[in-house]
Amino acid sequence: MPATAIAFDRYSQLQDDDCEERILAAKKDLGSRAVILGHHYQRADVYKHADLTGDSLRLSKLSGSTDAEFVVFCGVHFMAEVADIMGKPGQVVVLPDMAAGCSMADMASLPKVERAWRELSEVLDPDEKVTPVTYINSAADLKAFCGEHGGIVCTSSNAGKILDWSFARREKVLFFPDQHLGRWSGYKMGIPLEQMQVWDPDEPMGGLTPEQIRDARILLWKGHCSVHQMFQPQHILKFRNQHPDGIVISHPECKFEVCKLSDYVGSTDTIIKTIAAAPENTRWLVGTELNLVNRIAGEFKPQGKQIQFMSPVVCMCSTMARIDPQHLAWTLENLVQGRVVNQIKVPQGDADLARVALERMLAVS
Ligand code: CIZ
Ligand code: SF4
Repeated sequence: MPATAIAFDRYSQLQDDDCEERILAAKKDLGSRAVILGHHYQRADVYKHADLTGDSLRLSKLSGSTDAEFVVFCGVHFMAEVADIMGKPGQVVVLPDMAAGCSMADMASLPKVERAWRELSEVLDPDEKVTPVTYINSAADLKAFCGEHGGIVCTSSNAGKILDWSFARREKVLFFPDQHLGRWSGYKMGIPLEQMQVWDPDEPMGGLTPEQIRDARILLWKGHCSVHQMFQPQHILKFRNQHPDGIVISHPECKFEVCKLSDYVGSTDTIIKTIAAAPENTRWLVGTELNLVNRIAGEFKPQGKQIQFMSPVVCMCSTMARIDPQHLAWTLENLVQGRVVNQIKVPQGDADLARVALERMLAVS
């Protein structure tokens, strides 16, 4: 942070109402120089200030299509990296709190993936036989790894198409970091469960025998989203018992058993679109992050749609929630003063290779 930037301490004790006024004033001052992006999972008191909203992919595409000098990303770290990689030259991407990470993204790292690649090469030639596929929820250097090794990025909206693309090139896929999205997408394309093996990065050879590796079509990295693991089959069974006409929709980051029991499985965008297109007065059980479920419950209430959160306990993305009105006010007021705090800048080499993997994805989906 430049020495002259306003320190965050002065904001940490600010009341939410004060922050609100200061955010609105700073937005007015900055005008079209700054664009605020808000992810679907963002808390309501931050989301309401967003100029553009959506999932991570939509947001990074949209931010690059604006002429804003500053992109203030109210989401998590990997999303801000994608916005930097795909943004216009000179555009500055800011993450209001650097601690807003993604615990699932952190479950894969470049040294661990490189080790997996070396270990695989003891059994087969991975650059000939294995397409590395990374979920967009991953660090930029892993996207760069995919760019360099003939691989690709996927999101929860396009994972099926991305697997088709991958299998058209090589016979196997190493899918990281979310085993659940990988398994569900493979299952939907007809791959038997026994041909999908979990690769445990903390075990030598992923904990697999050479034979298991040779027989597998998808190697599923042992990673998961803790928020989506809170949803359980019994939540769905109880709902169905109470509401036989109810409809269940889950995110593919949920465990396999939850996805299997659901009527629909899809990304945040799919969840919103499916409920929007449904007849009035329908009742829904939704298995994804609480802020999104609360928001759509309010939005669709006038249509008589009753939307219920899948878990009886609160499960929010706590890292996303680190972007609070205090951090947003701090970031914007610094920009008004001409100071950039918390810039996200992916090193050029990684950015160039990661862009290759992201562009392959955009061409497919
Ligand atoms: O890609 C995103 O924005 C995330 C994290 C989930 C989704 O399904 O949209
Ligand atoms: Fe990461 Fe899970 Fe939060 Fe999504 S909900 S950003 S996968 S920790």
